[in-house]
Amino acid sequence: MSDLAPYKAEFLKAAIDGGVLKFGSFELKSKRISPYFFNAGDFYRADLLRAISTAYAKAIIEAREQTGLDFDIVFGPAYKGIPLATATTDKLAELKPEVYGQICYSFDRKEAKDHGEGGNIVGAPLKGKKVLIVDDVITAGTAKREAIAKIRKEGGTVVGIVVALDRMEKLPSPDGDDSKPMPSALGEIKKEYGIPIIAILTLDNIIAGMKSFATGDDVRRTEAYRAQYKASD
Ligand code: OMP
Repeated sequence: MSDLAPYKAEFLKAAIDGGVLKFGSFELKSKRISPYFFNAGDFYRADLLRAISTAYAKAIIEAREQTGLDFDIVFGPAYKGIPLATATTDKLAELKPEVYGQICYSFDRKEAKDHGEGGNIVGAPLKGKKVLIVDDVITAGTAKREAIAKIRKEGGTVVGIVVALDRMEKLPSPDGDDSKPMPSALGEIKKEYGIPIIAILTLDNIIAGMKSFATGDDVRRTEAYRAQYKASD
């Protein structure tokens, strides 16, 4: 963990101590069987929520300093993105009130509401705004594509995506043969939409960090998974 920025190392420690990062056997949305799983829904305790919102906020502040990342709204895709976006908005205003004191957040409904205020979006209206997506994990990128489509439909412009973890995985091969080299899900979205994707942690960071606490078996299985599914770019 030594070469990680201090805020990233602290975040990895919180994820491990809080049981958010687990080792075992997990079926992913993509149907791949993974020896590890990062469940952002498990950051439900106040100290853990603070740890994750601090990590997102620091990653966003760093991106602003390094690349000029600028946005009006933090958007959290339902469901897991909702507390992440809300807590991150609050943390940004706390850490840098002069820049983010009036930043807004919003999120989508899984099902459209046709009564009351109606609509698909709760929180700040997206029309004509620069929107930063804050979400949990990127694997094949499907969830991020869906979020981008929803935001565009509402008239917003997606200017970037921040995730807690980039699993560094390749896209599934169209013929189902996962042994073939394929480009990364993250790289393809970056290229296709021309936006930055910022990951607080990557699978490489997890493997480097887990050597100090995980069993030899978990380390070997996670390395083997990386060798099988890591993207070619
Ligand atoms: P993609 O849509 O394939 O990028 O998968 C990302 C989604 O998978 C996340 O938004 C999660 O719902 C879920 N997921 C995790 O939460 N943690 C993991 O470690 C892996 C996944 C996954 O299923 O790939």
